Amino acid sequence: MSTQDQIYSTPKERISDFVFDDNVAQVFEDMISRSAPGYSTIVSHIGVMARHYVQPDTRIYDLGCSLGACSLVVNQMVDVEGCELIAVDNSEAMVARCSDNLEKAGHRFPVKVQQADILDLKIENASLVVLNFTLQFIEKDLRESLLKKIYDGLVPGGALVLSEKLAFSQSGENDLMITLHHDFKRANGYSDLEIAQKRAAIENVLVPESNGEHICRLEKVGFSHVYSWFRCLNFASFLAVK
Ligand code: GEK
Repeated sequence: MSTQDQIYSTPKERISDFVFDDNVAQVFEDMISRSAPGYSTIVSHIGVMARHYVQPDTRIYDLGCSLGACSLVVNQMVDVEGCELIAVDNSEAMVARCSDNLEKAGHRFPVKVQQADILDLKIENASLVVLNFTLQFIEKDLRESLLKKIYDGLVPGGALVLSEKLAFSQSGENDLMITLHHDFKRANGYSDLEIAQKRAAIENVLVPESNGEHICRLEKVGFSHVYSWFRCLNFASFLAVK
């Protein structure tokens, strides 16, 4: 059972930038499922896509793995010979918990959980790369080269699943989606104070881009097919195939 997220439930004198520390790791499962519309649907469908795209004798990368939700579902769904799963996060607290979770669940194929910056990681012989709500935390100028590195590290027919919070170029639509997202959080038990303080903490840390920016950049780095396979309010997921 996940501990309830109460990080922003009492007034804070100063709101510092959001970090993925031990306090966050402890409540992360509850936090993401009450904050990201469609999260559980996306995770379970990553398992479905993994079964479709993972090829024998290749690697699967879960980049920004947090507690390992995507790694766990991929591990349950994929049954091909010679695969290796590499789960990476730069948060020590997340990596420790992710290793425990994968160990407890048991795994069919070798799993390596690594504490590293995904910008420094080598990606090789991959048939599936998962960036489930991670790219949005990478400095904007570095996103294209990261995606190019992923493209280069994929085998032909390999796929990237990229999930992101979206921004919208029309301010009316953007404001409406933000309002509805906050309504979603309220419906999941977050107070107005929690919503406002979290928003202030995450503002400079999570930088969303538009649907068009994502699709253009995925095509620019070389993906021959880019599909918008999921959207719920301002949360979306793309499937990009090499
Ligand atoms: C899930 N995918 O449950 N290098 C490595 N990890 C990073 C970096 C970086 N440069 N920047 C951020 N992270 C998960 C959810 S959460 C999404 C992903 C969210 C890590 C960070 O430590 C955190 O664990 C994760 O990316 C983002 O399906 O909190 O909205």
